[in-house]
Amino acid sequence: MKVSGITPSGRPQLGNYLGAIRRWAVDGSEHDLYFIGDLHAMTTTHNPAKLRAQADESLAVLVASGISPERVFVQSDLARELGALTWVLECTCSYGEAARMIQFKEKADGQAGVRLSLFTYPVLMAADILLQGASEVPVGEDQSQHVELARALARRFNATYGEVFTVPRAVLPLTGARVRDLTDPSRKMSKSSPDAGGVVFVLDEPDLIRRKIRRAVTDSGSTPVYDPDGRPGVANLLEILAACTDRNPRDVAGEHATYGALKEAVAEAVVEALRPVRERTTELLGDPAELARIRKAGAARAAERGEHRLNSALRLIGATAS
Ligand code: AQP
Repeated sequence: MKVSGITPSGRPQLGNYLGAIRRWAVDGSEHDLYFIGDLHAMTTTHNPAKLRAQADESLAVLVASGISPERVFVQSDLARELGALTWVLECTCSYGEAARMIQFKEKADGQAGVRLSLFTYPVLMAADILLQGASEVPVGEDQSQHVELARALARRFNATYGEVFTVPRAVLPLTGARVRDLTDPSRKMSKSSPDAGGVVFVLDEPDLIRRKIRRAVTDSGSTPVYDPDGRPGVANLLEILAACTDRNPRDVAGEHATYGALKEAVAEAVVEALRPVRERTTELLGDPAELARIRKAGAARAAERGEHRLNSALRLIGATAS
């Protein structure tokens, strides 16, 4: 069983959808779990009201994309369980081991007021994985060190206090396209990008999507050629079009005589790919009672799945809790 998450550090965008969510919906097994990692989004400066709205929107997008509501939950709905397990795992982890995390060094570098939670976040991530008993964690290169930490903590706990945790392993994620920013193709499209003009959000209206794609950065050429190094802006548009229409970027390139024609085709393909997700997400967000029901049921299932592991871990490490 695999567990994957999306951090609601912003509103879900096209890259999240084409690169991950759409694949989760189609290729994931019925046992896999997906969570909205809102506790992870508190490790850097955040706005509480926005975070709540973004968590709801992310949950709605996952369900609207076809992921079964049975397989999704919001991380903070398990804040008590995860907080307790994080403490147990922090008591299993050495300071030196946590201090070796490269991502912390990169994210904290040059920042003032770095939150302690940014430092301990890999231990919370280990709790996310170990509470659910996941055997596989699909992660990119940047997160594989954190899965190694989760493995080390699971092994150490099991060896020191008693067998409780499944030892997880990192696996390659089910990836779709890597979508780049429309105004700066040297970086990936991101929810928290400072320039919303380069990001297509899942809930953007069709006309806004068309405007953003029309303004996408290209180059001095005029006929589309697939050359990711030499012409990254055009290559990004071709990859988006190929991902939306299930084809290959090189084949797609030959079908459009000008950059203008390519942009028109990309805009229409993106509008059509996102249309059903946007409509269903909007419906869900307009029905807070239904969304709350999905959220509550997901949280109850996730808490129940982890309950015996948390209780055993607390008991074995010496807590008096049952
Ligand atoms: N541009 C992208 N192209 C393809 N896949 C992408 N993903 C993110 N951006 C792209 C994939 O979406 C999943 C969930 O993302 P995440 O929230 O866990 O982390 P992220 O990669 O940090 O996402 P963002 O949108 O870039 O957020 P911020 O701005 O907060 O950093 C992952 O599977 C991710 O690979």
